[in-house]
Amino acid sequence: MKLIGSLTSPYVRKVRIVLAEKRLDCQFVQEDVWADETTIALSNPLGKVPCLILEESDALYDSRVIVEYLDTLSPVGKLIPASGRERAGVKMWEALADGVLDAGVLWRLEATWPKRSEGERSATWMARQRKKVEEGIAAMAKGLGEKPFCSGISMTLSDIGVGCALGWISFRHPEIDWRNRFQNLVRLYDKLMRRPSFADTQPA
Ligand code: GSF
Repeated sequence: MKLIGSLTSPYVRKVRIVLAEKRLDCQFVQEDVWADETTIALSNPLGKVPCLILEESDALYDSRVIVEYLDTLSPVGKLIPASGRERAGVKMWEALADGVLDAGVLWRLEATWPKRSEGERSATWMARQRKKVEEGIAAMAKGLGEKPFCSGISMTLSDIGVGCALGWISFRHPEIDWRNRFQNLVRLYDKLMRRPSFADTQPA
């Protein structure tokens, strides 16, 4: 297997953490999807990473599809419950975490994408995305409460998703000061960062 990605993408980080937690071997190939000469569209018509190459030209995207597939490859460290409400609960946490990221990415692109001129940047649009980030993080804190993990009594994909979202927000939007507002999220994130899978994939 070959994972195409970047060191800063939180969606790629999610996949890399799942690979490490499941002890799965995978080659990592870095790709700058924003470069004019990128060839990512040969593997993913949407031009996005992560993209997992299984055989010569058999590719999987996006991160939710990839991690769901990886979880079936080994019984080691099951990250997604098999069925029912528990499974839906973990997928909801992932949707919340990815939703925070999707809004954070849209906000950042609006503010910084060099091919967009100053006149094309909308403050109203950025405020709309920022609100989703802030309310999404508040919902994470409320959902976690005093529990040790987001779902159940051990680490699942819920915690991996939340950890990747919080780590990327600190990296790209440090003005969102979640660490001073939500002690329970700090407790969770710092606990996750003690795992090599998280420590080795921190965006920098
Ligand atoms: C999001 C992937 C994505 O936006 C997933 O895999 O979960 N829902 C998808 N990837 C970004 C990189 S990043 O912001 O993490 C990407 O490849 N963007 C290139 C583009 O043209 O939008």
